[in-house]
Amino acid sequence: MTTLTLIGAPTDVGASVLGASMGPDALRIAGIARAMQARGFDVRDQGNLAGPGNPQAEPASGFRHLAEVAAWNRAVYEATHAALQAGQLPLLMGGDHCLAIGSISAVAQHCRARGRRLKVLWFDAHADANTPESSPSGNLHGMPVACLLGHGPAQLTRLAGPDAPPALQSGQITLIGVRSVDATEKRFVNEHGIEVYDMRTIDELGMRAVMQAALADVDQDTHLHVSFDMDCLDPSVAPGVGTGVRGGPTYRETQLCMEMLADCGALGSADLVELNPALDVRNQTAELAVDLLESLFGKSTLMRPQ
Ligand code: NNH
Ligand code: MN
Ligand code: MN
Ligand code: MN
Repeated sequence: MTTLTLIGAPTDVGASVLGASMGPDALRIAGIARAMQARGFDVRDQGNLAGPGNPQAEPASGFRHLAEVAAWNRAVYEATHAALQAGQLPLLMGGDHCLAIGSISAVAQHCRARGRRLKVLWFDAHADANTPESSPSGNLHGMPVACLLGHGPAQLTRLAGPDAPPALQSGQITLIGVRSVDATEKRFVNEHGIEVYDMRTIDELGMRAVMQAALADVDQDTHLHVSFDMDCLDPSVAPGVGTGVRGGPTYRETQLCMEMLADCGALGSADLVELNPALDVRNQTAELAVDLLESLFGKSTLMRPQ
């Protein structure tokens, strides 16, 4: 039986909208542990990591709260790495999306040591590929993709050690659901040749074809990491997020993504981030997140031949 480790990271230091810090408890209240037990996992909720509070400061030299973001990411890195080393499947409960720097750096280091291929699917309304030079806000939750590709402050690009290479090469990450990209961020995405299935592509090709293309290079020997920003979904179905953008995937389109990910059988770790209970209505976005995670971990309506 696989052990699924829940790692809570209750912080919003990477954002300017407050409230994602309450995400882990909202997921617990929505029944994440019981739902994952019902999927056949031995579930261990590690509780919440500790870290600095939110200073609610203005950006300094291009970053808001760099020291605090680095401290939280070090904690996430250590917890994620320890879970992977113990043969467990870590599920990071954010918190804002800056925390994926820590989780994915740990997954990359783990895969590197074992010679395993790593592929990251990044579900998001945003590209999260700003650098301090290009960021309009200084918010580090808008920069994790760039940091993971080696563009950012050393405190965040070298979590695996002073000589560690960037966590990812641009061919290892695919962005899905994108519809809000800053002008200079667009240049970074294009120059690095990052694979992006934006909403227009999803409209034109349909979610099934997009997911087939995104998973084309994923096989049984690949470690697949899913980094899921709740603002990927249309805000009409997921209102509990800090920076919602209209025109996102529907409930059913997102379920199809999760079901296809479950079928591919390569999932090794995941992040569920940017859930903001302060902006939610009766915890519905947390309940939706648990519902999607059930599908990601193999709940399907009918028995299906493999
Ligand atoms: N692109 C904007 C920025 O860098 C918004 C990022 N906000 C997010 N990203 N929620 O997922 O500030
Ligand atoms: Mn994001
Ligand atoms: Mn986002
Ligand atoms: Mn580069």
